[in-house]
Amino acid sequence: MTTFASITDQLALQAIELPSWAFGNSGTRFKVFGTPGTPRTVQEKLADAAQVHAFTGLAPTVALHIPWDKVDDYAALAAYAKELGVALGTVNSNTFQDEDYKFGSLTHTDARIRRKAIDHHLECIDIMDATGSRDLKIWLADGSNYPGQADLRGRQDRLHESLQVIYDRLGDDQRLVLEYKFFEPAFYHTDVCDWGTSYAQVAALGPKAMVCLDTGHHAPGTNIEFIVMQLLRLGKLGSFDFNSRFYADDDLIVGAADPFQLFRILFEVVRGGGYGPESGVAFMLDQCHNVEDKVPGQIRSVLNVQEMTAKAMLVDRDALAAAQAAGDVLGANGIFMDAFYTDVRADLAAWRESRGLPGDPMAAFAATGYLARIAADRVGGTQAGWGA
Ligand code: PSV
Ligand code: MN
Repeated sequence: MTTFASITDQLALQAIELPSWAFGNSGTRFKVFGTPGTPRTVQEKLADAAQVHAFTGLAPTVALHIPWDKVDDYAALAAYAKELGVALGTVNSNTFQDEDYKFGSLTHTDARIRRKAIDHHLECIDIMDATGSRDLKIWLADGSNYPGQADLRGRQDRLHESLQVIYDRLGDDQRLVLEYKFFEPAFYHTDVCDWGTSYAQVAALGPKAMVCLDTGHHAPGTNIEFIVMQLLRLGKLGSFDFNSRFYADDDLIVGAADPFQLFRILFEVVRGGGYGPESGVAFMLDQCHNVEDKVPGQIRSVLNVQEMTAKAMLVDRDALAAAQAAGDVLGANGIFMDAFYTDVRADLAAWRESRGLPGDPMAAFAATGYLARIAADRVGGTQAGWGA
């Protein structure tokens, strides 16, 4: 039996990056509801993110999205983040909101538009140089809606050529992570639709290119933990975008719909050497809070990841291996499920308190009145939103 006391040192290594866009307003194509106190600037997004870290100790970095989070002075932004107790993390590119990208970006048939999309990524790397960020995350909306609309093969070839130019600009300590998504906004085909396509593209680039796995980007029923295992086995799992889905790319709170799936994923992460700073696997959230408060939504999210990580670490791997080797199907399954059903909440609360953190970060944050304060202070200006 693995005890909670035996995993606390490992738990202390956990770091989950927050997306700046989670603090802005978001919604569906039907309606975006505004929330009092929503940040109007990237600095205000960082201030909100810093609250999540202050109450959980789990979220030391914040991902930027360019051009949404563009500023004149990135060194000053990094210094401001540091004052708040956090650091700037992954830089996300954006090739999905410009008229020129209607028929694609890095895959486009028109060399001018491909060049424009490449240059945008080179600008993102310049920003990474200024912020000290390690990772450039690329998610492409490129695809087509109708059979025959596009030359599928030509687009893969052009994608490779474009990515190679971007890859060649990376510094020694920088990486590129290529995210896949099976559909949307294109519905017939997507150029980077699955882990295999992402893997094929990054493998052709070199060691500094890795796959980003967004947990919301799979068809229903997909065995995501199998993909995690395979990418770790191949040394190409660069990062996670954690979120939760019921139907498609719903960007809901990670662990909300299916905590057992999150547990299974984290078990493969821990088992496959994908946990901790040395592993090179970045844990990030990619979420939007449409109807719930955003800062508590992010606090709940990182706590969910922590809780399922603890349970994953509690799996008695020696006993599991013995049961598997013995062909003890139900015994092996029972060992796995025992860890999942172990209630770690009280242990985690006590452990947090031993580290100077509130045992119940949700309640402690609520008691500060921060949300009422920002609602009163942040009047005027334009609220940030997903896409702004
Ligand atoms: C779009 O699906 C998306 O959610 C991708 O997952 C990216 O990671 C994110 O937007 C930000 O560009
Ligand atoms: Mn994502």
